[in-house]
Amino acid sequence: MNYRHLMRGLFVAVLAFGATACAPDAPDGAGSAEQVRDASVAAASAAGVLQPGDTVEFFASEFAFAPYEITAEPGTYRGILVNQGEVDHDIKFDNGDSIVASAGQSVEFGFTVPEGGVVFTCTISGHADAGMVGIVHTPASLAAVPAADEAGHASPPDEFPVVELDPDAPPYTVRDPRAPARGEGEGVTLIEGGAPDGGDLLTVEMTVEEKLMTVAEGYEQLVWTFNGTVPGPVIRTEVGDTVRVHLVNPIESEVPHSIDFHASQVAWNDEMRSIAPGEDLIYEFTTDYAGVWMYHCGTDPVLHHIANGMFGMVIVEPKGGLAPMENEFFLVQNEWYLGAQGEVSSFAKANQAAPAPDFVMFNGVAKQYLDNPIEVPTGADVRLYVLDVGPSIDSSFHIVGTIFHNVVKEGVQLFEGNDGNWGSQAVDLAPAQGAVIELRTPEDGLYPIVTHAFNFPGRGAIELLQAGDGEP
Ligand SMILES: [Cu+2]
Repeated sequence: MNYRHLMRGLFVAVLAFGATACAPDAPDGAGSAEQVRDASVAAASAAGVLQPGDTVEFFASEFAFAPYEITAEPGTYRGILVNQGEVDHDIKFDNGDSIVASAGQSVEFGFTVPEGGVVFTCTISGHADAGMVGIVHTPASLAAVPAADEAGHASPPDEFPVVELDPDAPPYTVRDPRAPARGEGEGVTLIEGGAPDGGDLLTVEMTVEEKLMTVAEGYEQLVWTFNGTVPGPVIRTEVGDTVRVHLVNPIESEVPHSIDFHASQVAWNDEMRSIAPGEDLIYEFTTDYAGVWMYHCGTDPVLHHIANGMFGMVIVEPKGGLAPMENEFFLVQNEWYLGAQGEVSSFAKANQAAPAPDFVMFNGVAKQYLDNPIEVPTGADVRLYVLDVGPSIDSSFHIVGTIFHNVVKEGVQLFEGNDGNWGSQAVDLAPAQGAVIELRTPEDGLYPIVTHAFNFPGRGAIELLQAGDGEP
């Protein structure tokens, strides 16, 4: 294990502890686990340099070790892994075997600190990347490493490792971009008059699935999904409907999950609570306001659960519905921060202050409609439901060669035939903002769909709308 790797391990661990280690005023995450971590880190540093034969307690939770950085003389030690989390965690020193502790369990083990120090991680899929990395320094290894700066921040990271394209990665699956009708979709049932208030009820079976998915040609990731797709299913309702979602986190899952519907008004610590593998919950709400709304997993770290695929769209039409239209599509813009092939996306990369995604894409796969254009009749009315889910980057949604004549963005409306005949060239959407956009293609041909933030079409955010046969 060389210095570069040691410092990377330390950097990722510091990221995971950012709220306590570097930002004392951070409003979130000030729960009991954090207090335990603080106390434990303090205890470890107060103890100074550990001596062979000492006992060290390592507290594990989602997704961090406490302490995550200790100094010890070379030699053998007794460790206790205390799992305070809701799922299994293990601890593996680079020079030893891994030891697993179930939720709530404590497990004893032995470990050896070599001359140059050693890195330890949780080897359960995704956990190290989410922050479960720690380091044991020795006095000798510390003397060989430049100190952290005065504020206690670790050195900035090296370049992230390049993820090589895998020519053997499975081909991607094209997502059908057609917007479903109200009540349509896998697991969705519309029961007229079935709601407690006498209105219509939509029941939605929503099951978490952690699975391999090709997110761009040659790049396969271990994504976290709602109902097996990224984005999750599009749910379409009208103002006044009741939506009853049955969220299931199956026992096979590696981590807890949750769901947060922006179309709802409910208490965060009730319906939006995280559920461990093997648990389920009912999330019921009425759709009070029309719009194009985001939903996402809200489990800590939220950034990673969104960055790894757990997002989707709810379309709420005004009561009675919008004017019927033949050509309706949904487009969800998100960005992807590649983890190693076959692994979860890189939390550390997504967590940079200036995010630099590997891909920006629509409907979960980079450039999927470039090879498989979305076809519309020339001159026909086209309605798009567009949502930017981020997790961190805006969209400047534009379709080359067209002008949007009807736009409803976050409740702000532009209608065709307005006094002055105003139109719209690009719709700006910050993360979690949505719009209904209508346009017509003037002639047969191809009309590129992009974000007009032009560093991103080359990274995947370019698709095609094909009018007629595509030949002008
Ligand atoms: Cu999740």
